Amino acid sequence: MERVEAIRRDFPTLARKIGDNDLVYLDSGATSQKPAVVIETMDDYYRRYNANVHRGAHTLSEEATNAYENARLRIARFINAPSDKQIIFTRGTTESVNLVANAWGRANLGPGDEVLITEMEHHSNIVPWQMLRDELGFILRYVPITDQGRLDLEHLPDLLTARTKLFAFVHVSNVLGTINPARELIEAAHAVGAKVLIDGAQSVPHMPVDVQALDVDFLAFSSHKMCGPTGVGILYGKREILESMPPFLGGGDMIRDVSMERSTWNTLPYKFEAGTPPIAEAIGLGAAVDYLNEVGMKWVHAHERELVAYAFEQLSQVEGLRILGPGPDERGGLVAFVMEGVHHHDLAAIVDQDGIAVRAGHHCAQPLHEHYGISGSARASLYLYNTRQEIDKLRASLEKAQRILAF
Ligand code: C6P
Repeated sequence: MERVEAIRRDFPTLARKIGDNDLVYLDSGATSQKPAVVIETMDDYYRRYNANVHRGAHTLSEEATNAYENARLRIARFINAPSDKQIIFTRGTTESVNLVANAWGRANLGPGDEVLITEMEHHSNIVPWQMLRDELGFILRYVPITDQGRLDLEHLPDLLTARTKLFAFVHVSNVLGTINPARELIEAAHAVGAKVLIDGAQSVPHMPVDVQALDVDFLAFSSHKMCGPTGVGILYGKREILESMPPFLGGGDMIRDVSMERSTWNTLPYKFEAGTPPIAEAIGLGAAVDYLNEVGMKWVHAHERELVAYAFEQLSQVEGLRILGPGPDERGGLVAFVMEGVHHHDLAAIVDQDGIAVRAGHHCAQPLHEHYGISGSARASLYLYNTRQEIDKLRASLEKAQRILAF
């Protein structure tokens, strides 16, 4: 508990009041709060050594380049990537998936091929594949989910076949909280010769993720959900696959030589980093990774597991409230729910009056909500700085909403 109190002091936003109430921030699944060290690291870059990277021979550019590349190295270590050359800075998970779709997908997919995703994907791992399918003519298949919010793996042998070229799935669902059995799914995909892309947007910030232990081909995640700034994210890829892929975007820095007729490509990772990258943001993400390492990812995961079990127990007692997804033993640190007779937006607005931030809507996972026959849900998502007292406040506020709004 003392540890959490110390952690909370690292996050300036958590000291805020909403009206007369202390802020209870339960929306880290949308974006996490930032520790002062991340804000100060970015401030320091802009105040002391703001310059472009990989371009100038002057001191500031050298310092900026060193800080930018050093961040890449620490991010590589964070997910146990064999080399920092396999860490590509993108704008976030969404762009990382689009990179794989457009660079790897265009070179490797065509009629007769299949891409397998799941019914619990975020739109960022559905829409790029639908767009590409409409152009290239491959088949897009979905692993269904059970009513308990797990992947229905009984269907896997029929869905994952020699025709499957890619299996792209979410590691932790941003609505159900389900932690998918990544290692098992990767093994099954590799057994039929398919590559695997993991959407790690809701896993990398919350638990140790080791790309070598998983043997995953691609991993996408976002800085802003893991104590870092917005505007930057990561695509990790196996070296030989990244080497074999054509570039995604064309422009400065991603080339070796350009003539009026043609161009040749830079080495990894620069081949995939066209134009001026998000320099301050990448450096900020490096500071976020240092911060999380200092706290310890095992501790973060254990803290959230304990807290989500408590949230599950408390919220289950609220009249008319139904939690989506599996039990607390199988989920990451978030709980989405619906309340009988109360619209999720009204629910979020009522708890906001008590200073509690939860998200309401379809959470960019419409097919998943369709499965349950609902248009949306409210979601409380937890992180390293949340406490049991905050969950108690949420329960009390939801009970109030139930009394006021339910009919
Ligand atoms: N989910 C949420 O409130 P970006 O926006 O590119 O940083 O991340 C997209 C994304 C991809 N996959 C999963 C599983 C996600 O949860 C998200 C972002 C936020 O749930 C915003 S919709």
